[in-house]
Amino acid sequence: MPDDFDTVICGGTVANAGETFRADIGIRDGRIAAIAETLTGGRRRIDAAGRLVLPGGIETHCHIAQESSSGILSADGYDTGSVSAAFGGNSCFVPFAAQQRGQSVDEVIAAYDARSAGKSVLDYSYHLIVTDPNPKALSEELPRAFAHGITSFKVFMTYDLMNVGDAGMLDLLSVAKAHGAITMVHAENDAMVKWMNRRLAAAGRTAPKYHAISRPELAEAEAISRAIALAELVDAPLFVVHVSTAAGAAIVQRERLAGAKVFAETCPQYLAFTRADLDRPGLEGAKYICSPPLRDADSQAALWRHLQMDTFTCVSSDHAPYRFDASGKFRNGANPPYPKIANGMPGLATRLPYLFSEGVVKGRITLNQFVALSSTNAARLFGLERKGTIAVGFDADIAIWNPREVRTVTSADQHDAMDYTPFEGREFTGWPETVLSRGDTVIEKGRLAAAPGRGRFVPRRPADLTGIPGYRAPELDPTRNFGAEIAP
Ligand code: DUC
Ligand code: ZN
Ligand code: ZN
Repeated sequence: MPDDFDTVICGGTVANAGETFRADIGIRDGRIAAIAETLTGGRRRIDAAGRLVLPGGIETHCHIAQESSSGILSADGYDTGSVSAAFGGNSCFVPFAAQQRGQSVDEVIAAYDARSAGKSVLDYSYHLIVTDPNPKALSEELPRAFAHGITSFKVFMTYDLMNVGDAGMLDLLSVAKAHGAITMVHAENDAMVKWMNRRLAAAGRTAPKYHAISRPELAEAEAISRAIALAELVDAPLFVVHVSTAAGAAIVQRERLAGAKVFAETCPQYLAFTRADLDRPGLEGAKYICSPPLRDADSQAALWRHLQMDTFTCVSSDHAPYRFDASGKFRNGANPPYPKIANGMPGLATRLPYLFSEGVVKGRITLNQFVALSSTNAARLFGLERKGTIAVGFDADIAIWNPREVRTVTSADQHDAMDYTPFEGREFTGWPETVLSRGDTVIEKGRLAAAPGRGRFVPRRPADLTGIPGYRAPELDPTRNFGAEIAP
């Protein structure tokens, strides 16, 4: 039946998380309808000869239309954010919907629905950020959000306006466990960071480079360890965001090997830059202020090793876009001390080209690991059931890559709302050319081909934790705790 498909992608090399093969892909009604050596027909045929045909990237850590922990609005909304993500080879993204204390979870979701409505070119979901785990949020609002398909939320162990404390985390982890949701955590020891800030301020050390000093590696390691212990007590799954240190990654690796339901990501900035970038001339270092901070070359090597050994489930951008002007980095003055400079840097469009070029092209990770880290694992863990794999019945979310294209990154070529990219002048080999989302062409040979609002909110399922033993604390096991039924 020659005209049976809306689109046929022909002649390309398909790669999933588990295999690479030559095949044509037939797309009908937004889904992959056939995969075969040769497919005829198709109202439209995309010639992918010499190209890689990959599951579209899924970005699961980005801050879009969101206020920072100090109240600064991100430069990107769902319009520019989704377009930038699409140019970077993504076909779906999951930004955060952040609760301000005093706001109900329902109000948070309504606010972010209003912020995203009619804007996104890509399918999207939200992770909640929970800052106020009050009894109503725990018993009614969060379960309602999970049932609505928002099956993940993030908590902070630092930042006064966000920190939920260990007890709050235990309450949240228990609710997550009971409803099949997953808790993400920003893990840094709050007291260590505050103590360092006080010492540095007293010594007059407030230039951007001291940001890197102010958040010690030990602060990350200690908090990751504690967060995992809290999660293990109630046997809840935990996802550690933006791991930046060798010590933090080693803890995640050890606990995963021991069977804990622990997952983690690192980000390109921790692989590509070091604290020396915070010491760039003038205030240029402010462009590299993010939390946790950039580390050193040894940390980079360790993080690559952990990527090779599958310690990490995802590589995410942590796109936190604050412009290098008075709306962003210098919102608190033209020459502010580092604690007053917004934390974060852009990376939606460079996450995958960076990982492909430095990872696959340089032989550090395989093409299949690239697919797993950029798309498949995120889909499985965050419950995007029809995304992240090229298989019959899945959404036709596909990125067609030219693995040989060499391009230098410049701010002028970006499509976000930022005025800088930390990767300015870096040359990457391998770029996405064409991006489909549910069969619609979003990017075609480097040009935007979709209208704002085509992207849909995607309800998500609970994480698939099959095969992970988890941990039954004896004190919470009714067969060993004198029958006390106190665990979820
Ligand atoms: N944590 C993030 O995840 N992003 C930006 C800053 C921060 O602290
Ligand atoms: Zn964080
Ligand atoms: Zn973030």
